[in-house]
Amino acid sequence: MNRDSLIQSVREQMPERRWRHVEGVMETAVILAERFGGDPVKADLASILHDVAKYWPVDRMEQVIREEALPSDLLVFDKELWHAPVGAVVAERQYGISDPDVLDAVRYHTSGRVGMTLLDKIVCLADYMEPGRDFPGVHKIRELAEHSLEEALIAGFDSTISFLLQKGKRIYPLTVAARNDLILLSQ
Ligand code: DGI
Ligand code: FE
Ligand code: FE
Ligand code: FE
Repeated sequence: MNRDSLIQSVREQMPERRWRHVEGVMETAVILAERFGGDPVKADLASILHDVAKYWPVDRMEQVIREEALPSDLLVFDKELWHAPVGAVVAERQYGISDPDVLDAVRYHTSGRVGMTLLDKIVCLADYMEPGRDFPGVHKIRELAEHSLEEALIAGFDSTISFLLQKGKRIYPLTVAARNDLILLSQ
């Protein structure tokens, strides 16, 4: 499938406002790839696909998690986490994407993981700081991203973790591990 058809197909699966977010992530991820020596073509492709499963019904996502033997611990954490690994399955099965870098960047764009690749970091950070995002701390994240992918991403995870703490929600351990790992690596 060529890029235009992929874009059209992904766009049809979400409301227009979410598609504008995806365009913001595409644009930001390419800028970050150029800034930090990543692959802009892979950054673009992973960004197009990153939220492809965002509007799937919860029971369909749950079915994919069970059938594809995705980490079953996901099921006892916030459902907001599910669209990322489910999106990677969709990218592979429905769109024939086979590049493991791209699939992993989609899979881990929400939770993060230990040992994030350059592309994982670019897509996850672009998702936090694309121009349409507006949350407390986003300006600081954009500022940090001028010089450090890792510092900006740590600030991103900090803001998610603070948000979850404030709401009294559970925190997926992989997010805590991802943050710890980035701090260790950037010291
Ligand atoms: O899909 P997006 O809205 O573009 O962004 P995302 O894929 O980063 O999803 C973020 C949402 O997931 C955010 O509202 C917080 C929620 N969430 C719930 N539990 C966790 C979590 N995010 C992370 N990173 N870790 C969690 O434990
Ligand atoms: Fe997402
Ligand atoms: Fe994210
Ligand atoms: Fe997103």
